[in-house]
Amino acid sequence: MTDYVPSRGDRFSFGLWTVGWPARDMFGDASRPPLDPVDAVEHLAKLGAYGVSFHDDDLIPHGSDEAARERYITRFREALDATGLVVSMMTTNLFTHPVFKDGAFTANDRAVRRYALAKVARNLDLAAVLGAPTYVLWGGREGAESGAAKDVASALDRYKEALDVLCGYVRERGYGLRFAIEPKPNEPRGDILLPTIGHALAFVSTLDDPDRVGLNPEVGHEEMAGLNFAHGIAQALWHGKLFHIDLNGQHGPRFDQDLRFGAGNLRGAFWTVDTLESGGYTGPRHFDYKPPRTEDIGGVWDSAAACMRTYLILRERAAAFRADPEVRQALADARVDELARPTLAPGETLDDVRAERPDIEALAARGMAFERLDQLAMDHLLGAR
Ligand SMILES: [Mn+2]
Repeated sequence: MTDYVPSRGDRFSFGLWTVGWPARDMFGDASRPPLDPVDAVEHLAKLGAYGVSFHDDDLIPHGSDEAARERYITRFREALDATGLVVSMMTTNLFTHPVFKDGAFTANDRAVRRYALAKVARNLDLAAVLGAPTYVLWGGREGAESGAAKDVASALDRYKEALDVLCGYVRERGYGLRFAIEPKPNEPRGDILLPTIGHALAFVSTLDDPDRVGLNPEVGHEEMAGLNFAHGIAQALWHGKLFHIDLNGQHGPRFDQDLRFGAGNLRGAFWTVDTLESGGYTGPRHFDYKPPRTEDIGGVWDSAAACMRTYLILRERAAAFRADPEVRQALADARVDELARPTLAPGETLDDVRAERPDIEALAARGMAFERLDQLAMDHLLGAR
């Protein structure tokens, strides 16, 4: 048992738009005043985070002139230098301004697509200066509400064109940046393109420079689609494509709740942490959540600290689960290790398999002992072991 105090080595990071969300929603005005990005950096550093991420417009309000832009960047860099926080990821806001009402890279209006590319390229230059290793692309407005309005094949052609152009730019400038696509099934668009991890993985394989592009899956986005997040990130890891992650909480398929990490599907959060910690993920543990509208600024910092505390608790519980001798026996009883053995031995062919006469009824009668294994996980999660 530890005090669950986060340290820089845990690699926790937060978006400026998370703690800085003034809690304006579809039905109500802001319930909190704006938060200065410098305050956000100072508080997050004090709480034990190592990094921050942001959209261009989070730091530099839309419409700022060159002089104002430089002032915002300078103040922010001074706060980073003073606290030691790093910029762990950057991204572009391609969704707030009404110009993006029909999308950015896949807007029917070609002039909008050209503006979107220019807006991203400008912020890529800043990302390179600030040393952000990953650049996230969330296409929240890339989609439609109706059938004939969007030619999906052309939209995907334009999406690919945008990624190819941006990868070419980054390569030509010698920036070390990699891109990470963030899937989401719906909201704000009725239906969003690249709606799940699987869709995005397939799309990446079509790009000119597929090695430079991976994924930034978000817990809530996959669970809005009714999918198993731990399985999704396990597959992204298997493809070598888990470049970044957005951790938060969600109660099943409904609107995007962006609850703090561990709220909503707690069992899912346990397997998410287990998958990250045992699956070789080395990137930031990044939280993309919204402190509820009920909270004042004190509640905002409580919820940010809670995201990290819950992660550390779950990390400890997952490690205890993996180290428990009874769990190891239960895993063996469930024949989990057997799945790692190739189905055919070296040199064997399908003919060898076809020549076998297995006792099908005996195989069918064998229990898999998964329930005992799962309850051991539950015991560890609940602190009963
Ligand atoms: Mn979300």
